[in-house]
Amino acid sequence: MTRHLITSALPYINGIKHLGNMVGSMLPADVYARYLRQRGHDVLYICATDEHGTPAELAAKAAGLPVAEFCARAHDAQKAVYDGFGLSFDYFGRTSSAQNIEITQHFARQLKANGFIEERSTRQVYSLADERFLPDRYIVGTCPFCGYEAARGDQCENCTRVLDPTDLLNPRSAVSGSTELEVRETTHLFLLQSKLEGEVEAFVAEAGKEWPVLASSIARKWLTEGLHDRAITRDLEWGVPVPADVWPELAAEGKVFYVWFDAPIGYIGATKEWADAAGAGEERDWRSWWYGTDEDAAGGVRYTEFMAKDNVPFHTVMFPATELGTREPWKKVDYVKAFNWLTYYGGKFSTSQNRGIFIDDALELLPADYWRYFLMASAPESDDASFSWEHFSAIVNKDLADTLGNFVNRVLTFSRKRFGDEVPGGHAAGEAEARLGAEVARLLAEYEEHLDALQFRKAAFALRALWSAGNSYLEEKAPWLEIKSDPEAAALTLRTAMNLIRLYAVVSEPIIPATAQVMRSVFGTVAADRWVTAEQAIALDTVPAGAPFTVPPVLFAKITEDDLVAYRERFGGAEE
Ligand code: B3M
Ligand code: ZN
Repeated sequence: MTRHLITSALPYINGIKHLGNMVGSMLPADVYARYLRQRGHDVLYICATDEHGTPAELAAKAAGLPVAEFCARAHDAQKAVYDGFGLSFDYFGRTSSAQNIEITQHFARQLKANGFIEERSTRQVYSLADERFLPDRYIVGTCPFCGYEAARGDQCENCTRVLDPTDLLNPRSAVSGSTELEVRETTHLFLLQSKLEGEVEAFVAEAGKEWPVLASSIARKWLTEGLHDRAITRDLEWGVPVPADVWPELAAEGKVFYVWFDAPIGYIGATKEWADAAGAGEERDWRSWWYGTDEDAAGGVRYTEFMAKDNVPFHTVMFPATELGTREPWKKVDYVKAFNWLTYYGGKFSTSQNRGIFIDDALELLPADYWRYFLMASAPESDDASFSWEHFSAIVNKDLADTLGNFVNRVLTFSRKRFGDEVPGGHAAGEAEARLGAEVARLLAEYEEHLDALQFRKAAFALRALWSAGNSYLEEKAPWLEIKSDPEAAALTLRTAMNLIRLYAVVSEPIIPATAQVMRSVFGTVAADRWVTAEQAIALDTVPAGAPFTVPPVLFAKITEDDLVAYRERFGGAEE
């Protein structure tokens, strides 16, 4: 069994994320982690809040709190929301942890010792009104490449290009809006990525062969533009301090590392947090996931990262460069699963304009499984995808309420009414059951193939096809007619249908874990099951005649026209 290390892009600390963030990182990572665990693999799914840098400082300022306190609170708030969404992290850490600070400083020392970090005097934008330097997001202006007017100093959100604050046209302070800016000299540490260019190119050429086009094309485009040396420190209060043993002067000036330097290292830091949180007698070896090339060390690990497309350059080029430059055997990414954008009625999700859905609001409206299934069925994989309430309610009503929920309820209610609280016996399986078994096994193999290939939209469709197969079987056999002429035949149909419910309980779990648990509880088992084998899918006889069962409440409520009107009003609908 391969050991699977899974990470999803670390959500910024500055606020609760929206559905667009969820669909392109944490949710698919969770689906994949759950699937691999059920298949018996050793899985470690790590995530954390990304707490440093200008977004944290700006959000703390807006909240009127000291940054450390703001981050502690915001971390807990995000964690609660992700729990509600059913995300099964093995650990959800923080990039501000002592572990991450220690490992980040270690990386910097190694890079320096190997000649990949040097001090350079730089020209930085200084705001006279704010009496401070304006790194990254502290400055906004027009993107010189695409003309987007709200580009930030570190990256243009519109064309995803990485920028330097001095690149911006018409720059202004994000703190005060002041345009009274000047350029001043100050010393920063630079990561000499240019020296690592050849190695990174070789890495991308080799590892990238397997990546989806979205990830490999962004990596290659980035490399074609050349790997430039980049400043990896900032004049900020909040961040991983530059280690004083190596750079006493810069440390004294209070320089901290740039957030994109310590954030990916945060995957490792959070893994160490996970290890340090082990209970008495429990062995957790964080190094075996990240360090060393032997089979029993990170050499035996397959590492999959999940992220939206704007994060790809940092993960495919910059973080590997950092790792390579340490000259230590740190685990590098094997597979980069990248996503396009989920838009809201074709436009951007926007907090300020009250457009779009944030995860806490989503959970207040409906349980996580409604969202999880919808998001996976509309995952922006080959292209951007658009959210609309109309589309959402159509999918929920058709796939979840009708195809799955109604099937489960109809079968169990009818059987209880006619045969009581135990799975009925009846005839032995016949020709229709053999056909059904073959079809279910075929669809299951298809579903597995898509999950193995990390094709989430296709996986959701294959799962839906499995649910549909149950409905077709029921229509074909029509137990409500059979019961009149041959009750034993009706019993066989219902017993087989209940076995389908049992199978759905197992295989639906990666995408709709809470509902899967309800379906499992129908037959009295609550613990998550291992996967279904092809033989079991063909036989459909795991649940024997005579087994007790219960009828759960309706699994999914339909979304009504009135609901739709209310949702559109509350969250904003189509843009005029
Ligand atoms: N926090 C950016 C983002 O949320 C960033 C990801 C870090 S991954 C190491 O888009
Ligand atoms: Zn741009």
